[in-house]
Amino acid sequence: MNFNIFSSQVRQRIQRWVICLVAIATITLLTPTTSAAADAAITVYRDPSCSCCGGWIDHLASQGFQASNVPTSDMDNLKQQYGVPDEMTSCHTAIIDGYVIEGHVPVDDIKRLLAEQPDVVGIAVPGMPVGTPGMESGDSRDSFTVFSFDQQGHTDVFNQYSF
Ligand SMILES: [Cu+2]
Repeated sequence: MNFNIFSSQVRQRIQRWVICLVAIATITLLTPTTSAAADAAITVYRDPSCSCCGGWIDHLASQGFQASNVPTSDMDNLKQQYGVPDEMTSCHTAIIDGYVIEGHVPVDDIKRLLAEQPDVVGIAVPGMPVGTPGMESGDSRDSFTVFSFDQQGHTDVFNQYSF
């Protein structure tokens, strides 16, 4: 009699173990392997007449970003609103995860920004350097710098590309 009670307890314990293992295996299998950055939604504001902005949006989409394209005629005001310093401005202005992305910033720098979460307003590639994503022109490539900028308008070098 006692033996029977004991064995049913053991059986219950084994059953609990198996359920637990199955749950762990299921969670492991269902967890996506893609990074958070690749799933992130990015809103891109651009002037309706800007074509290179579309090239940059294609670059984002090809890297798995969910880019929404928002044509806006008043880009100057929008940049001011989002705290983009005058000397950092380019064509489009994008927002991802609370950060401002100004201009033709490569996806790798956006991913680094999201991973490191520095205390900045955003990052920018000022102007429109030839060879940046969306600004391709044959084999020509300008060297360019990705800057970060903070709430006070201070800028810092975030990354540099030399060609
Ligand atoms: Cu552009």
